[in-house]
Amino acid sequence: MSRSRFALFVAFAAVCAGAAPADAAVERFTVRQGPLALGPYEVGQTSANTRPVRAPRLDGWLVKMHARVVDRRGRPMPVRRVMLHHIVYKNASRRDQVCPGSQSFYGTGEENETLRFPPGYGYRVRRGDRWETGWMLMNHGNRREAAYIEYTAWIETSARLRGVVPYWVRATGCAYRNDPIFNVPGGGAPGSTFEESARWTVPRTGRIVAGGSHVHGGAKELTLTRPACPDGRLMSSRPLFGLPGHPYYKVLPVLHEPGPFATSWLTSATGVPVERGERLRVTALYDGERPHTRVMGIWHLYLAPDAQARATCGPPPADLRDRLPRERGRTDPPAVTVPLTGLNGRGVARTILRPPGPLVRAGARATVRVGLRSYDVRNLSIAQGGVVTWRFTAKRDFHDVTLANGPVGFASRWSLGGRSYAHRFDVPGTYRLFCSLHPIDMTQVVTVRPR
Ligand SMILES: [Cu+2]
Repeated sequence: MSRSRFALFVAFAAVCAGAAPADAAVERFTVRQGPLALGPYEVGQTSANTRPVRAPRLDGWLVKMHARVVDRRGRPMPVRRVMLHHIVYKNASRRDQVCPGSQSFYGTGEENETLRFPPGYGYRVRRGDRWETGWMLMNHGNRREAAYIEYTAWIETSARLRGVVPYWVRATGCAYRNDPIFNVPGGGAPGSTFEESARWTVPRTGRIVAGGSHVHGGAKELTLTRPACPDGRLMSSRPLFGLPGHPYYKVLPVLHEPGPFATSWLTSATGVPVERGERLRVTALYDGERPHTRVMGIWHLYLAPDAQARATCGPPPADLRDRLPRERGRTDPPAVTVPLTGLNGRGVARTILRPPGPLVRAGARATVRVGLRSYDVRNLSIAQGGVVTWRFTAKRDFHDVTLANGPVGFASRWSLGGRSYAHRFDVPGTYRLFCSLHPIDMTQVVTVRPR
């Protein structure tokens, strides 16, 4: 997308906190980042870079935070216009303690997460802090939109709180930090589970007092476990998916399988004790029956440093709460077919079975050239066991190749010119593929002929 301007909207409000001590003062701070220009059906995203965003410029403790997409006048934008796939807020004045880079401290997306700590805890903010954001937005309409991402931060400015350290712990480890995806091939038995897992060495002794998760469609659960213990489960965050009529299932193009509209948010003032140097495991559990492409599993953990904390195999703290909203939803990931999308004569998105263009018949090998918003072959037939290689040539724009629907799930990384990606098609059938960053312009069908 084009270079963004940073018109800012800033509002302060002092909030009277009834139950707080007399000297407590929570200030509410709202900032609008934008306008972020989105063309018809355009994906807007920061890809490899982050964008600066105005920080609160206060000394205190962040106790609550939420972000959403709004229009010029600050009204929330419905998903049928613009959808916030994800956003992460980073503090550029601090280093992340899990992976290299600025410190991630709040994230949300389709799951609409609100950051909240147990009473007495907060994330330290300082007047000179510099914040930045990484995000992905999708315009679901056929006209241009000017979207704003608005955050509201609640900051305690007088009472002294216990500070927390945020840890963004990914089921993919620190590889591919700007696009930390993995793919579920599918093909497992009904009810089977696919697991993506990484080890996390705890950097500091203390107590985890809050946590939430970012997962995608197909997810069953995100867990944090202590393998040294018999029942090593420390924390688990569960997704809640919309009912069939939920707006997430009513939009085109589908950028990726719709995610949950909520994931459980965990809090405990006592905290889950962990010790520096111990090796924990973060595991994303997904449905293993169907393909799920470009999915994620990321814990947002908040640790209160405490040298006295001791890692034991005991039960979880009695005050560990696991909250989901009251709205009705589905706890098991629903079966969803991600369609290919094209435009009708009036330029409106519609589901297509295959892209326009001739069918190219290949044997055991084929090469697809990925140009500026194009695959040079869009309907390809190949023999079972054949290998297709996508050669990326666009210098500045990222592209990928991602399974929308078909027998086996796979996806390339976001790729710039010079990269290539190969996939071997061992299972016959029809594979509908697209670029997850250009879901209308870049669609492709590969038909694999049985031997
Ligand atoms: Cu693309």
